[in-house]
Amino acid sequence: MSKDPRVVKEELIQIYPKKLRQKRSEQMVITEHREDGSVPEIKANVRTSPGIITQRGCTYAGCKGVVIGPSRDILSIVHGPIGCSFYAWLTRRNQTRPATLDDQNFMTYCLSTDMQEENIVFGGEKKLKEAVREAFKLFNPRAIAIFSTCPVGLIGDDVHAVAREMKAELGVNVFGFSCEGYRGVSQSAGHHIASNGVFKNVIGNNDTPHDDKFKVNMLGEYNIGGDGFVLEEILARCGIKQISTFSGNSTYETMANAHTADLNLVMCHRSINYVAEMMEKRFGIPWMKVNFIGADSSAKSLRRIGDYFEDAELKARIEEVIAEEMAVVEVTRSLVKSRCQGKTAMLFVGGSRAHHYQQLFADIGMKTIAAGYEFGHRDDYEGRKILPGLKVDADSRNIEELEVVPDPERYRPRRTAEELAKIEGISEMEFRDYVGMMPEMDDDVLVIDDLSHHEAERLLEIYKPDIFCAGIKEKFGVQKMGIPCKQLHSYDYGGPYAGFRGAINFFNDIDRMVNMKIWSYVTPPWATQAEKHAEVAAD
Ligand code: CFM
Repeated sequence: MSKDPRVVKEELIQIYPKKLRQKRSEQMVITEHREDGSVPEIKANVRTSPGIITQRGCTYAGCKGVVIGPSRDILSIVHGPIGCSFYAWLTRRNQTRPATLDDQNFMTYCLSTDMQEENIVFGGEKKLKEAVREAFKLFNPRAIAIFSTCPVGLIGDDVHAVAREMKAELGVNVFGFSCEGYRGVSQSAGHHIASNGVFKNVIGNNDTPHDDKFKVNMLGEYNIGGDGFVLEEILARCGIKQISTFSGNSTYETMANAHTADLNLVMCHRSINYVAEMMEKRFGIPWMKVNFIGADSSAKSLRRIGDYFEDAELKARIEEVIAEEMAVVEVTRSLVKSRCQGKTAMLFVGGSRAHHYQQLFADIGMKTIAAGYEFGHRDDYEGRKILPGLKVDADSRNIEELEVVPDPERYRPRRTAEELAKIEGISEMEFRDYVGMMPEMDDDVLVIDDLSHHEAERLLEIYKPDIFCAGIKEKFGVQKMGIPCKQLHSYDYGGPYAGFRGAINFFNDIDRMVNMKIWSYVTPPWATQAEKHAEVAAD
């Protein structure tokens, strides 16, 4: 069958009923760089069609699991049935490293109100209060976060009222999140809700000053597989003080202190751009997008930080670190590149990695032949330039947009508009911007939002990529087809992959996977067993 992306696109959707076919058609585009600098428009961040078998997760997962979960000393209590807690219990591979053995670390715990039918009928607030009191007595935390699961919203328990009451009673910071699973079309809504929550309840609570010269926050770095540790180490070697990370290897106090930094670095734009924007409005801290996935991208990101601080000594140190690291990376890169050059990859994951990891593959000469996010928005595909023209639908309007004004005492613009413009000129970048996935891709590549199970299978059959990147739900189906699947969420329990040392790990892992003969010996069960087919009756 033809591998022309236009033909493949038609093939992928022809099985669907008419209405769904139309919708999916708008969620699949073929990359092209147009003369006016634009890229094709993609439909994204809309409801998943029932039955297509999505890769997505829920709003609660995005709030509790993704954004707040990696912070080790905020005690997380899940208000809901036990299943919601169980499936968020250390299932994301974020790591943490308390400074001393006595430091609080609640990451290994799983706290739930264990809602029962009786609570659904008569309300669960009383039970929630008891749970907060009990947890406080047991753990004596600095802060307690309460997360709402679907039934909480359905029966109308007011977690915010409970949080206020408990805060007054216990004298520690208690705050709630209305992050019911159904609240948005994916986990992306949960990111926004979590961002609003930390902004309202945490950031700004700790005014401890630091006299370091170069102070940054790392936003949207969740320390999966130890990525955050690698970045902390690189920044420290360059002499850059990391005030806080949102939220890998973070603590409540570091997050509360974030407003004392002079620059916000945004790794994962999708999950945390809200915090960056709000911090600039309230405190005057500019933000820039960075990408520490890939050796070249890491070097570029470090140089941009140097350009921002406009300090010769810092820049020299950054160059030293880059030179040292690159020398080591080069050894593995050239070796692996000689074996991987020209091989192909597909990436369908999350809301930023499907973009960032294309860079790592490019480092070893591998080509991305199809990609997409699970829950990215149009700006993650097309760049933030499209934001002013973006139509906000009812599902997005459902999520609170905080009105943020400058802090009367603490607003201090770190750079004037002219200064920022000057730095942009030097660094070939823009503040408050993310160029998105598609502008950095080759032309004529299929980009698919919220990939379905059927589409994934057909893509693999048609293109037979050398590697498919996705998550645990896809992994074994893909591998039974004789194609290795790299999990880009959990890193298949390996990593770190960020920064220079991380890149080396990735190159070695990919080398092993794409050059292993075993895949050609796989006979999938459906090749030897009878298959059942069903017709769609909806048309
Ligand atoms: Fe950002 Fe993430 Fe991602 Fe994400 Fe995620 Fe993740 Fe991801 Mo899994 S915050 S959007 S909600 S980079 S958990 S660390 S790997 S889907 S691409």
